[in-house]
Amino acid sequence: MEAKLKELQQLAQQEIREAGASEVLEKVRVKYLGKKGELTEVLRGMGSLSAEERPLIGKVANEVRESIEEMLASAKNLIKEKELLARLSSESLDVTMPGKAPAVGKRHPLIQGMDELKEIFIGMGFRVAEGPEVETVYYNFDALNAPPNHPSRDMSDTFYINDNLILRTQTSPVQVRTMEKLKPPIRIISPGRCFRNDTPDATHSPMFHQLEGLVVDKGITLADLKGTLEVFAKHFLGEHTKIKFRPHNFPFTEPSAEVDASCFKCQGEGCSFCKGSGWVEMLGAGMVHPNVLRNCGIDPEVYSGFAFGMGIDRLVMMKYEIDDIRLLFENDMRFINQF
Ligand code: 2NL
Repeated sequence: MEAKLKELQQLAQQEIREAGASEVLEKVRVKYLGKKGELTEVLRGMGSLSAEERPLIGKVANEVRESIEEMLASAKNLIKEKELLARLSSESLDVTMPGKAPAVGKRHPLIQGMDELKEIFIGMGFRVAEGPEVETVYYNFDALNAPPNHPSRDMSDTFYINDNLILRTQTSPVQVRTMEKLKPPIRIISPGRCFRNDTPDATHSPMFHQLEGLVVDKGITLADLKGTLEVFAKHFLGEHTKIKFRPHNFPFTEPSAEVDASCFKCQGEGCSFCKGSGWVEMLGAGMVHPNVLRNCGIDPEVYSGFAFGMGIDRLVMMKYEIDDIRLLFENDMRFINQF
């Protein structure tokens, strides 16, 4: 029996030496020391031993068990250490590795342009007014002195929701609503989205952006309009910019003008950008028509005003040399990230 115990010790020692992982070691422990383990099995046979043999064999059996336990414990420590080292090297953190750059958005060139325009007018004392994009025919056309047969009212030019509701074709209705609500002095700009039933091409989009301005007070003259637009042009296009008025016709202003700015590329010399003329078209403007003032409850005998309107898309395209308006609405990040 003693030989049998020594043999068990040998076998256990070998298996413990060969065990490379904690789970294997645990299996070895159960195999030799567990309830149904081999050592337990041998000890169960001690009942058949004589009274002299029993303490002797018992002592050997204890020594074998203790030695196996010791071997298991030290093997366990070794394996633990080895496993920890393996984990540390496999999970190591390389702090010199380049990080993942978070995808940060960028303001759309149109919004940048709109904010710049707003800042210029806010600096001159204008307030920003907003209103609905779905408007009534009254606010978009009637109140603005558009004759009943004006071509812009046509279904082919304006998006109708029903006989009475449309998508606004300009931001003037915002100004009308403001004049109805406030007493002069009024000094507002209305930037925002507008809609026209146009087939898209390089210069047309059914959705576009406008910024209109309106000043109403006692004694407002064309000189105030010219001065205001000159300050604006110098801020937006450069301090050497000149402006010139060309007679035009709008139903809501009288007199009306289209306003050109000296070309900011060639300072008026004439270049390919301004097609040799030295001028670029900037906006439309005029003195508010007395009928419009009257429609809004303002007495044109007491008050006068000027108004202007510009295409934000067109001005942004001019400034950033974008040759197709559709690029502004495709939301291709390769395009947007250039500005
Ligand atoms: C253009 C021309 C213009 C106005 C807009 C306006 C508004 C009221 C009364 C009178 Cl409430 N006028 N707005 C005046 C002149 C021109 O826009 O070419 N826009 C892109």
